[in-house]
Amino acid sequence: MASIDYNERIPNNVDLTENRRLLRALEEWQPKFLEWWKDMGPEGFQAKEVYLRTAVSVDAKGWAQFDYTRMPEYRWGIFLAEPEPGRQINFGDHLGQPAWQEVPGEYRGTLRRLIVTQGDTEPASVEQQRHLGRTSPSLYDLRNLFQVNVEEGRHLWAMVYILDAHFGRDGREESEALLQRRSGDHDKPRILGAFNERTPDWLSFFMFCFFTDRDGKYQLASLAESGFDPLSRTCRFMLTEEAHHMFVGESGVGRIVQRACEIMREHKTDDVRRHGGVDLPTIQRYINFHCSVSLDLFGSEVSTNAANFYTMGLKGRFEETKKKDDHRLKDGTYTVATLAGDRIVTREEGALVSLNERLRDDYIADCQRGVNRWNEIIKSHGIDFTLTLPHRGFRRAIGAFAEVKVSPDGRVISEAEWDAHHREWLPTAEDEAYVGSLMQPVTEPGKMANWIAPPARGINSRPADFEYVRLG
Ligand code: BYC
Repeated sequence: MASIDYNERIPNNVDLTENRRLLRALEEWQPKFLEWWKDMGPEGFQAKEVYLRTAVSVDAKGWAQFDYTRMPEYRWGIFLAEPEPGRQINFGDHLGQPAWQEVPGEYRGTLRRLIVTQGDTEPASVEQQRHLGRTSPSLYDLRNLFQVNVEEGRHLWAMVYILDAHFGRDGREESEALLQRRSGDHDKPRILGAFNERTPDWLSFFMFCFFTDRDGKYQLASLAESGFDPLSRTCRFMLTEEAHHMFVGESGVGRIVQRACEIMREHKTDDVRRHGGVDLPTIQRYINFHCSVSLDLFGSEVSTNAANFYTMGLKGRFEETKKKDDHRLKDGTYTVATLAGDRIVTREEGALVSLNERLRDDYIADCQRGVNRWNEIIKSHGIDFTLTLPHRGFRRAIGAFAEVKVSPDGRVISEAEWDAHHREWLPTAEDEAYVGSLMQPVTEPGKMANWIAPPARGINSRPADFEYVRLG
């Protein structure tokens, strides 16, 4: 490929043009990325102009530029948050030492593994969502889907930049492998469970953005505390984009809840499906599924991996520097949920090995705040129904609860009870078929599918009937 002007093609604040070795690595990777994007990115819309934001700087007041772009021409940039002069390592055995600007040799493999695991989720989510464009409930939503997709692409660039800039040949090999694994592929699956699930419809998409992108927020926030400064700075900037993805999820589910309530009120009925909406019990089952899949992403409740990441100074706690303790955690304890026979109890475990559970606690509290806002919508319609998060032990595949069956309200139950009730708790084939039947594209500017309320406002102060995607 002919050399390209990277400052022009790839907005960046990492002096790309000054680093010839890195430039060469990225020049080799870029066409492979584009090939992957064309094969595995949004299907059917590659040539359409989409009203997208592009990161063009890290300026808190104006880092984004909005304009029409064809997705393969999106300027996937590389941005690190501004360096903090004199930044130190804020936790673990290296507490108080200057933050590393280069990979610490003894932790190279562990750090690479963390970066690859993070990086792997980004293209995975694009693959999971690639068919959704065909059934979008509005142009506004279609644009939001593509915004999320191109930014996940940018987050892949962010991780590939770190791999190529700091891990030499190994890093380049990992960068290639990130484009070779495929979500849901039996032979070369994505690394983490949730990223091999299907996202077959828009209710699933909004749930994914609410629950799974929120895992992204908490994992990125923990990596943003890293003593490896380039990773910390990269993750800090990624978090600014992640906020929009969670907004898409929360507001998307909120608008479906709102529409369900409107139908219930208007027709004085609980039979929301009869009038083409998604009923609240179905929404609850989707919550149960997506929440449980995302809870697995935090790993085991008791994890020596997590303890090592922390002690090595590679991955901190959520808001590490705001916490007032010794930031070494060798002596402390933390309360962890666990199994005692057929009961779920709490137990004090060493603080270090409990770090996954602690992050999961932060995450659950954040999810609950969002669910409370959905319940406010229901309440404001005078409807007596409360959406809830399932118990942390429900339908888990990783950790202490993986071997048992737990009900959404947190009881260890028999296989027989599970068999008798799981259809009440998880989306059934009928639910999926019904939700699937609603997935008819609505592409006229300003129009919405019947099963979702319009958004409160448009994107970047544009009106709701703005032509967010030019399908013409
Ligand atoms: N699926 O001690 P354990 C995002 C493996 S999302 C499959 O329990 P650990 C995004 C684990 O790898 C954020 N395997 O857990 C969102 C280990 O394998 P090895 C992504 C799993 O290591 C939406 C073994 O089980 N970022 O950004 O303490 C759209 C025992 O591990 C799973 C990160 O995850 C699973 N769910 O913690 C786009 C941050 N869970 O080593 C993007 C980086 C565990 O024995 N990753 N295993 O072969 C990490 O910090 C850690 O790898 C984990 C696991 C928190 C995931």
